[in-house]
Amino acid sequence: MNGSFIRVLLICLSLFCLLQSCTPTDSVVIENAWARPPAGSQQGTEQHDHSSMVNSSARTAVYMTIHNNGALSERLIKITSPSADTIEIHRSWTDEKGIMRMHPLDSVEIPPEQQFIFEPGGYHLMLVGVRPLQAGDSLALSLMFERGGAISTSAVIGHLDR
Ligand SMILES: [Cu+2]
Repeated sequence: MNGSFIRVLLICLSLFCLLQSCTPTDSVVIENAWARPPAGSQQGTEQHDHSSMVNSSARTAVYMTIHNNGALSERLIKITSPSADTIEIHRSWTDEKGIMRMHPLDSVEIPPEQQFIFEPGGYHLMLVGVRPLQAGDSLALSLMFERGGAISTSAVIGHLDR
């Protein structure tokens, strides 16, 4: 991954943040949504997967920050995307042997005036059956909140191992 690619990606992410901040009245704001290029498909960077078929098990993880600017607790209860068959909320953890594991969660709660961070090694959205996507593409997501209803956002495809 070269530096100019990362710079372009950061610029895209900053623009995305600016767009997001144009809606200050929303009590829930989603920032910095990004995803890795799907694994199990031939999309991606230097890896060459010899399968030319769209693999129904292609998967990726989406990361983001959800701000709850409201006075009441919010709960993320469901996520859908036209680009994925199924989406689960997962939490990664490392077991006593140092093996990375993850388990699904029904929902996550975001207390009032707090943020909830999905990041590598922690919480993520697990997308399975992902359509082919390349770095720089955006992946549309609809996040359903218990109080606020559905919020649309998009995740930029790229590598940002922060
Ligand atoms: Cu997962």
